[in-house]
Amino acid sequence: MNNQTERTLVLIKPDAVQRGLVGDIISRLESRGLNISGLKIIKIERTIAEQHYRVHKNRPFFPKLVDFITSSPVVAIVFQGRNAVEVTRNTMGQTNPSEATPGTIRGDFAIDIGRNLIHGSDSIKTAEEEILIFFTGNELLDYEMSTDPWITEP
Ligand code: D4T
Repeated sequence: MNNQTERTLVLIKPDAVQRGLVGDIISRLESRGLNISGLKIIKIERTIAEQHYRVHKNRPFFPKLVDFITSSPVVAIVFQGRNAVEVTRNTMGQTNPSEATPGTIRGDFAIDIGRNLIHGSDSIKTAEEEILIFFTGNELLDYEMSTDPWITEP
């Protein structure tokens, strides 16, 4: 990884998996030029979900959020690339899908904040912490793509 490359954690949430949107969501992030560094399908345990969403633990929606994210499998992905955190967040769209711009994942496929399809880390620091919750070092690959020079100016 060069010093302009970032990693970010994406969770394709239970609603997206159940609705068969995994391929569409991965494709949108891949098409922007992000590379997959790690990927797995998992059922999140309650303690892990509570850790992942700990900043929200005093919010009224916290119990339902933990119920939802643990209700069915999610696809956990580490995407890597230039400005990966910001690029992923703006490809996802606003947290509340009702306010998300058409053309974003949430703006095209969702209408309810409690069913907003995807999680993406909100900063480089958060990404580092979140990746450690879901992946071990040897599950993440750092590799070149032959298309890289056609995606980012070296
Ligand atoms: P995540 O963390 O899922 O990528 O979402 P965001 O980063 O876009 O938004 P967030 O942390 O503010 O919210 C986390 C998660 O909680 C759900 N939520 C949020 C909810 O069900 N009701 C609410 O009122 C809020 C604010 C949606 C995303």
